Amino acid sequence: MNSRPPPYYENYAYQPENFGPPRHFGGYNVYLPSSSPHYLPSVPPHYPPSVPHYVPRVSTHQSTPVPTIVQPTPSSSKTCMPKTRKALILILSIVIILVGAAIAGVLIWYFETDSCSGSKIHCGTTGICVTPAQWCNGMIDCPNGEDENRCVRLYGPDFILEVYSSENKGWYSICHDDWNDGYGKTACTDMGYNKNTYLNSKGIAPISGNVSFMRLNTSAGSTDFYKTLYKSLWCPSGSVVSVRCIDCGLSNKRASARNRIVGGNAAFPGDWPWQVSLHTHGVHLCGGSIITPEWIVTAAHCVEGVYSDSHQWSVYAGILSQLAMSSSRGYRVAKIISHPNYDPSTKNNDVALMKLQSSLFFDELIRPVCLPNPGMMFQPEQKCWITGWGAKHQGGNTSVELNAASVPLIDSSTCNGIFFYNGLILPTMICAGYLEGKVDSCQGDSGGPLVTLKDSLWWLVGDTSWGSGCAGPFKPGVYGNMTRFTDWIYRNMQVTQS
Ligand code: 4AZ
Repeated sequence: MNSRPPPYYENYAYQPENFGPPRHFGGYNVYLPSSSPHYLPSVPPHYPPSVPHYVPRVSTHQSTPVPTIVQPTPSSSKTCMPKTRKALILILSIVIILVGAAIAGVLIWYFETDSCSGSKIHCGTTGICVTPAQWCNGMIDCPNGEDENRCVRLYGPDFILEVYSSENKGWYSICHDDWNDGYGKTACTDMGYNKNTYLNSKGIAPISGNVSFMRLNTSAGSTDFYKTLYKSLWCPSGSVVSVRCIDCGLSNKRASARNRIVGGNAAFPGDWPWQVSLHTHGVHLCGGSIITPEWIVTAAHCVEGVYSDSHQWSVYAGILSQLAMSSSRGYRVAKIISHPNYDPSTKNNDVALMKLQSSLFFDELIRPVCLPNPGMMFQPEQKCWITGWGAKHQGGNTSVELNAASVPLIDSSTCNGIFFYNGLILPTMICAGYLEGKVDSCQGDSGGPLVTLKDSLWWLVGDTSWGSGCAGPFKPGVYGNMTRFTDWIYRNMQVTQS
C-alpha cells in the first residue's frame, strides 16, 4: 500500500471559484443624460426632402379616374402612401429586430458553449467546463469523468510522477517500463505546462517503502496512457518515472559570502534569472518570479483593486538596473489571476499569477525557478535568499539595482510567538530572517522570490508578502508559503492551456 500522506488534492489553499477582487473600472463615467428627451428641442421633426416630393405624386396618381375601380375616398387617398411608408418602416424594424435577435442568439450560444474561455477547464470535447477547484478534487463533475481521470503531480525533490487513482483512492508512482517522452509530454501538459518546455523523463529508484505502483499495459491498444494503467505490486525495471516538465532552478550564482534589500548586496547578472520587476505606469511596484515562459508568480496584494487591470502592467526580465528598464519595452500582461481566498486584512493566501501576452525566451539571464513539489521538506532553518528592488531601509526609496540577501527560515511556531507576530502567521505564510533583524525584505520587494538551493536546484519557497516594518528585531519578513499554493498554480495554468 502507498504509505504516503493523504492525497494532495486535499488542497486547503484552494477554494471554489471566485477569482480575484472585482475589477475596478475607476474613472469611467459615461455622460449620457439620464432624461435625454428633455434635451430635445420642441420643434416638429425634420423630414428628408423626398417626403414632401412624395405626397404630390400620390395625389397626382389618385386624380386619374378609373371607372371600373372603386374610387378611394379622399381620406384614404391621403393616407395611402404614408401607409406604405409605415409598412416599410415596420418591415425594416422587424428585420432589424430579427437580425439583432439572431446575433444575440449566436453570442449567447458562443459564450454558453465556450464558457471555458473564462477561468474554466474543458471537460474533454463535450463543450462543458468545470472550475479549477473541481479538477482532480476526488469528485466527478464532468459528464465522462474527464476531471478525475488524468490527475498527475510531481512528488518530492526528484520529480517522481504520480497519478491519482480514484478507484484505489491514492497517488501512485508509475513503473518506468515502457515509458516514453510522448507520455511525459502528455503528463506535463495535463499538469498545466506547455509541451514545448518538456525536458526529460528518467527512471529512478522508488521512494523507500513504496510497494504498489501503476504499470502501463502497452497491449491495451490505447494511445492514452492513463487508460492503460493498472495497479501492480511489482515493477520489473525496479525504477519509477521521474519527469522534468521544465528546465527550472538553474542559476549562474556560485556559492559566495557576498551578502542590499536591507542588509544585502547588489546582484550579478544571471544570479537570480527568475526575478522580474513589475511596473505600472512606468514605475517599479513589485517583484515576481518566472515559473514558465508565460507565467509569473507574484503577491495578490500587488494586484489588488485598481492594480488588478492587466493592461497597466509591464514585466521586465533579465535586467538588473531600473534605469535600463525605462529604455526598454517590457512584456505585456494578458491576464492576472489572484488567489480567490486572498484576504487583504490578514494577507492570507497572498499569491497571484500573471500570464504574459508573449512568451519569454530563456537564456543565461532569464530562466524559471522550480515550484516546490508536494512532499518536499525544507529544514526549519533552511538557508534561503531574498531578492528585489525594494528599499534598503524602512521608509526608503526603491533601489536602482537588484539586491540580494541570505536569510534563514524561521519555523512558524517561533514566528507566531508573543515577541514575534503573536498568532498572525497563518499556514499559508512562512517567516524568514534573523531574530536581531538587520537583513530583510522591504517596501518594493513584495511579490518577489524567497528561494533556496536544494539538490543543485533553486526552488521557490515563498513570495514576499508582509512584515512589521523592515529588518527590526523579532520582526522577520513574512512570505507566502509556496508549497501551499503549487496545486492552485498548476490548476490555473491549465485553465488557459491549449
Ligand atoms: C512591502 O511593503 C514589504 N520586512 C515587504 C516586505 C516586508 C515589509 C513590507 C518585510 O512591500
